[in-house]
Amino acid sequence: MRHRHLIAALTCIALVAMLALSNVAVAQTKGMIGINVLLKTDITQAILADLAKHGTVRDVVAEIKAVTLQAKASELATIQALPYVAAANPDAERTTGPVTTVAADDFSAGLSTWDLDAINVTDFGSDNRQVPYDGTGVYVAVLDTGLVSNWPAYFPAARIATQYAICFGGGGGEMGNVSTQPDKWQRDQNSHGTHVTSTIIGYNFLGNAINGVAPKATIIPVKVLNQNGSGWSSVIARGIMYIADLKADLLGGSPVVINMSLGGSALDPIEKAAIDYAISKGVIIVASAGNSGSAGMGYPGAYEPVISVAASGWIGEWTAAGWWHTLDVPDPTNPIDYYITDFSSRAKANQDLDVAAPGSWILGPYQTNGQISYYYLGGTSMASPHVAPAPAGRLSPCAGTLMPRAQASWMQQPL
Ligand SMILES: [Ca+2]
Ligand SMILES: [Ca+2]
Ligand SMILES: [Ca+2]
Repeated sequence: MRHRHLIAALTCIALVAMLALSNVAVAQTKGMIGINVLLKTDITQAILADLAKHGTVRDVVAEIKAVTLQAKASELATIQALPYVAAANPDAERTTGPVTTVAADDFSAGLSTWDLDAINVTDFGSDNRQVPYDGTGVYVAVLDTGLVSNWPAYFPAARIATQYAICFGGGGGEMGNVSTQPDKWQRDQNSHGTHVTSTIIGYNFLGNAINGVAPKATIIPVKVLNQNGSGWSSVIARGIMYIADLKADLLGGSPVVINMSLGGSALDPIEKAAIDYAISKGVIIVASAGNSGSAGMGYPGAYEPVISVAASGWIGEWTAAGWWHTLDVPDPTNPIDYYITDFSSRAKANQDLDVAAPGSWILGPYQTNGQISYYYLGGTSMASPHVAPAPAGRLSPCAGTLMPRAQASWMQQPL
């Protein structure tokens, strides 16, 4: 087994663990509560001794004249009435606020961004879809790092197939043992999978609906990459098989696509076998081409039956002041308006490169600290989800908009 690396060059994420302090509950504290006491005067030993008649002094914060007590609830009124007490009340629990969730079912009326305009699924402005295809009925399995735990703040709940979401872990790092961890898919500590998902179905940007390539598609998060954005071929193969079996059974009547914004330097035999199996069940597989420029493509992207995606960009990026990424961009009919990124892998002999799609300066949710945040990312990882939903519509909705193979000669240009 070889170690697979995410194609996008991303920063490492430090996991910040929040440890919650909890009160020690023991038998003898039955009927006892914590009482927060604010004094009128400075804290003295005499006052502490007097308070100790009513309970056990637990903490003293002299600067603000505060004392915490462990005492019987029935002592509260007495403590409040003490001449040196300004205020006292039971200690109160605090929690993080609830996640403000997306109210809409989809973002099909959302704002157009340059990359969606470039592939002609939307045009400048809001609620301006250019193709009838909106992903309705299509499942897109995103084999990636999962979704961040507060994903309902970014995505409509109706768009995430939580009943099918799953995580596979282990692999070569655990001597071949591959395990399933049902709820871990919503522990994306890397944010790569969250960003990839946002391109497909759109996202909530600080209260503004941003459109997606297929805003009514349904995402199946399949976490196969860890918090560093890497995973093992054996784990990825398991993820592919899981989706293939869903397609063969419960999702038999629906188009099912796998997006793999990941890759490595050679084709793994069981990953290849899993891809072949999935395709035999009717699953469409789309993968990033790789970020190795003239050094060639990554796998499984370069494997011929996989639809592989190179990364393009718009020459107008950053040239306008302010909010440039929602500007009106020209249709991709004139190559001078767009470029193939220098990092995007070119096809070498026996490698198969299919299309190019926007993969430079793609905005989306990207949070590594638990806070709502957004980043521009570049990589063929970002290009692949621009293409993934399209084949399920038999390419007709987006035909001609994705810079097809005929134009792939761009990609053979020397860097
Ligand atoms: Ca357009
Ligand atoms: Ca191909
Ligand atoms: Ca336009």
